[in-house]
Amino acid sequence: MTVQDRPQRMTPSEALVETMAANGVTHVFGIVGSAYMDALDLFPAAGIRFVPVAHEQGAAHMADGYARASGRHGVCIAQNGPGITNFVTAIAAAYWAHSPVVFVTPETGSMTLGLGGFQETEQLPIFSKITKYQGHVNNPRRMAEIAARCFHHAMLESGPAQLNVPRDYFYGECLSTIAAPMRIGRGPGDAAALDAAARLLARAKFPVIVAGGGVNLAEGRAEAIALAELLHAPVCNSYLHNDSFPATHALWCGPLGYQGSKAAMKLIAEADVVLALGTRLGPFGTLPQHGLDYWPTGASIIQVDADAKVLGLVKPIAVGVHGDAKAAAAALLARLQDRELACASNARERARRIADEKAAWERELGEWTHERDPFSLEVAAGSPHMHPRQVLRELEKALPRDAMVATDVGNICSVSNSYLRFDRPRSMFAAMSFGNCGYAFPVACGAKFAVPERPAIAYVGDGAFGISLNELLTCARERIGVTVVVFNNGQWGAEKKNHVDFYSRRFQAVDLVNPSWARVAQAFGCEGVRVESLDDVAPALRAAVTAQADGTCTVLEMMVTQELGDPFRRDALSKPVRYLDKYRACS
Ligand SMILES: Cc1ncc(C[n+]2csc(CCOP(=O)(O)OP(=O)(O)O)c2C)c(N)n1
Ligand SMILES: [Mg+2]
Repeated sequence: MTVQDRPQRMTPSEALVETMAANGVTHVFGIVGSAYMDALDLFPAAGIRFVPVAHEQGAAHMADGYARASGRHGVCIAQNGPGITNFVTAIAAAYWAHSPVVFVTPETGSMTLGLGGFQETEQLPIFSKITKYQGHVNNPRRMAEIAARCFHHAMLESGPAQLNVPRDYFYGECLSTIAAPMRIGRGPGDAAALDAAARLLARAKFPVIVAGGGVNLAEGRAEAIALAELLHAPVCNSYLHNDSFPATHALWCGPLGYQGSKAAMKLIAEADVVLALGTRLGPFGTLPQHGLDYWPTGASIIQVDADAKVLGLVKPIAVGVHGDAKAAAAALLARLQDRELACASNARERARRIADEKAAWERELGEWTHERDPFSLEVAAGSPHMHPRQVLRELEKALPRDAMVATDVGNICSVSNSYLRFDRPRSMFAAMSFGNCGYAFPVACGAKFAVPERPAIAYVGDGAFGISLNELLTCARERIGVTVVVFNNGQWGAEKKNHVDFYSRRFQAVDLVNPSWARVAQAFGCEGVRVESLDDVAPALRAAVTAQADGTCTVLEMMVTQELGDPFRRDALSKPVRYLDKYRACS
């Protein structure tokens, strides 16, 4: 770290790069561009590796994956105009994944701004709703100050911060101090609210904890475990945060929500008090599933979150605690430690319930080798390919214990939610609420840069792979050892499911004509393996993971049937209604 306490003469480019170094930045993702070449020139001397990617969306996703895996800033940069607009989807995804991404956006030069010159667009409004902070360098002499604020706010509010710089403002001279990174503790929250929460928990007969992404962000695993053990409370992961509580723990029940754990859903349905720890209780995360409308509407909900605006936003709550998940859990522990707890009286009974529900769900998953709806039975009957669920089970068994898995948006990736269990925090990087196809592969690349010693694996549908496969170029060139599991079912399956369920199988634009994805990978300079039989799934995954050590990216092309799991948006579609004669057949 090169923090200085006295102002020094430097250029704005030097101020930016020094601020990056002071914040521990070692990797910056992007595509080279004239706009910021003066800063780029300094990266090697500052100990920063510039990772050139194939598409700027990939750069911002990699920054997101880097941040999610490491807890440090992920950083990306691009050319003004089109390079920056290519960031948009990935920054929106990072926003909803709560990732501290700092993205540097050089913009058109200050002397031609507004004249409609080359590569010009207003770069602040585009990102205004998907950032926690937007810093605009309105004077080159303020580069160090504003850049530092971006790094600070990204961490303070766990989300993307934009540093917008007129491209001529990289040049010049300033007298700057490079600030040390600021870290403001959030604290446990209001004492009265914590007292009220402790009172509710002490009286609870069937308390259940929902561990959200905030537990990971706050590094609060030990406190969450201690609290769960004190209360003998089952712990559900919030939707797509399967890594928020260790799956090997007896009190772990699995994820809520789409393709989640029936055990978790059945247990939370009985709760009289729910402690939602570090979760916004997003609307998708508690949707009915497996025919279970499990959210306990009669229970008292205690919600803890570092973002005050999400408290009580989606679900009515009895107590809201505006605090850090770790600190709040510790504060609750301190309040409950020596107290008489109503839940102690039936602890053994509940422990048995938890074990029984988990065993029943495991059994059911074990027997659930394929989908059983008429469409799935029909398409699987004549297919030589593997059942997706069986592939997911085999992958689960072969996953290394310390694996990091990024998952995409699609039918099979969604079903994988049932089969992904983790012991370590910062292990699951699903495309969160933004839900963009094409998320997982570049995110896994970013995670690998952040924690090279851990295996990095992406689960991707064949359609979504078409959106993101260009980063195979980056993998080959930069020797990124990641494993990409591509589920080749020859269709945009998740959307086809809607055609099946709601549009009488009037299929349109859902069938894919794929090349051999394994051969495509080879053509890019990566490894590619086509997997056609169940027995080959685990060995192929193990070999690919072993090859990560020497920087080999492997695409495992899983040949699977076209059967389709439960639909995603049962809540948002309805049977078609047509009034015009012309369209009568479309109903
Ligand atoms: C960028 C983007 N475009 C479109 C969609 C809509 N969408 C959601 S799931 C899906 C199908 C995914 O297909 P595939 O990746 O092949 O996975 P599968 O469902 O077949 O398992 C599509 C097109 C989206 N979520 N994101
Ligand atoms: Mg598909």
